[in-house]
Amino acid sequence: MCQKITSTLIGAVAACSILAGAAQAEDWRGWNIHVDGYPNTVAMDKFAELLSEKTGGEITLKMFHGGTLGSQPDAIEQVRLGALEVGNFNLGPIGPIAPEANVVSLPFIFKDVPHMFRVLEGEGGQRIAEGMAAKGLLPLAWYDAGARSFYNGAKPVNAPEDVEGMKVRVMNNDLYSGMISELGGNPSPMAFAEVYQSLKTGVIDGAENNWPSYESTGHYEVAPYYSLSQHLIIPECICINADVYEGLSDEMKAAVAEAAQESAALQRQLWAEREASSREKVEAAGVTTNEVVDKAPFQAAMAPVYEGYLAANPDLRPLVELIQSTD
Ligand code: BDP
Repeated sequence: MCQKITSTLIGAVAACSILAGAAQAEDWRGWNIHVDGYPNTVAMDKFAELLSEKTGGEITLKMFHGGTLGSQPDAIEQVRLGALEVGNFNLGPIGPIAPEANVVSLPFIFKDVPHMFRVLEGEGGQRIAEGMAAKGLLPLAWYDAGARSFYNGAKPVNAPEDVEGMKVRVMNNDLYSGMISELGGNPSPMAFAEVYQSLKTGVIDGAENNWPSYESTGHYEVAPYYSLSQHLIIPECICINADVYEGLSDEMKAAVAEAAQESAALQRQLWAEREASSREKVEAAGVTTNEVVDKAPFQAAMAPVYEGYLAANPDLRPLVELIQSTD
């Protein structure tokens, strides 16, 4: 009932929240882009299960996997507006909405995944979360999405010159388009669901993603050169509509937060396993992988991307510096 109100009338979210405070049952709907068996899919289902358990059935969540409720940018809007309550989002497509969250999309800003989690657990994470919440999207917990690397159908990428003239798909975010342009390639922002066909038909030459997504989408079949550039390490969230969360009683808030934390702990464990098994699977299928031994020229080429971000968001320079100075 609550859900019907929110899906038709944005202004009714507050009314919904008040009802929730009065312990009315809430039926939430959640978005996820990934297929069955993917770590995020399993962990979001666990989140749904834990929510019912910990709230004594007062909150139930029906998950819609495989992007069936729309593309990621659309789903982000739907959660912000309250048409959906929850989503597992990558911070990449959130960046254009919340400049604080966009800091994670600066190429090479994190040294590695543990560094990213140290930042997220500290003041940097707090700042990013506040920036997102101010735009209606509250992160309840952080998921691991590893590091993203380039892949294409023609040759290994070892140096920026290898990207020259290549048409590379990116997620919707100007920072990624800038990143490809600075390497001499042609960026092609595109929905995740369209990438396989576009690689197959030659609409694009390459794309970039982590091991599990490279494998689960079948992209490896049509772009069998995977080069470990690890240029982006982007966290993901379980995100909730901020008004829906704020309208909950303290007890319910705690239950929701706890369910999200437990889901994230499971996701990170499954992620580590899947990174290894995805790599094994694609290599067994004949994919050529290469280490990018010298990342310095890639990093140096990113200076204009950083400058552009800081020029547009001068107040976020301390956040960039905080991340860079975090051990
Ligand atoms: C995957 C992310 C997913 C993105 C996808 C993409 O988990 O949220 O939609 O990459 O490249 O790694 O669009």
